[in-house]
Amino acid sequence: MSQALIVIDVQNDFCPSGALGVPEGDQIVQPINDLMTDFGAVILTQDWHPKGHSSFASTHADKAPFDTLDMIYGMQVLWPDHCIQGSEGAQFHPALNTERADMIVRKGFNPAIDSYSAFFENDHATPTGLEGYLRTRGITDLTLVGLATDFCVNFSAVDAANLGFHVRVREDLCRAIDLEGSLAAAQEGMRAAGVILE
Ligand code: VGL
Ligand code: ZN
Repeated sequence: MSQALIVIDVQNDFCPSGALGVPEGDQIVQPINDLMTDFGAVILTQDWHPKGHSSFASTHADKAPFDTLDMIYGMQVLWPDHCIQGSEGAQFHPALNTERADMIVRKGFNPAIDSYSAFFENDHATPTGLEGYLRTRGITDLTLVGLATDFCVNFSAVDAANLGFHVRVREDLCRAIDLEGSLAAAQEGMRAAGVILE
């Protein structure tokens, strides 16, 4: 058994003063740094969108943030512009220990498809390459922490479990956006996929 810590999207735009601020998002940073010392492998993900990304409400006429849009790959929540490639908001929280990262996975760079999951874009078909990276390193067990519990952590955890990894989510080291019950739905979906919530 070989374990990795996967730190999802601990970036300025998901922290309270950011463009898509998650309440208390900054409070998990130091405990995540502390947890890194327990793992032989640490992987960070970074939401990384081009300007005018299809997941931004501003890209679509007559749409406001948090509206939904039926895309070819399914329902997409439309977000405020966030994590634009190279911007301050896309940088990791300044207190996050990025030196411990073996690998940084960027996602959401395809203008036409969002990517909540660290493993597949939202079409559930286009891989990011993380699965191959983990398997070729012999990693079987994953602990996920980060932002946001109900979107990128949730999609990453469910995909990882479906790929056959043993997955646990440290809920105390995650924070949620919680749009219309999305946190409860995410918890149910993760449990149903065999993810251990602790
Ligand atoms: C995320 C919404 C849009 C996340 C990323 O990291 O959970 N949520 N992009
Ligand atoms: Zn995003």
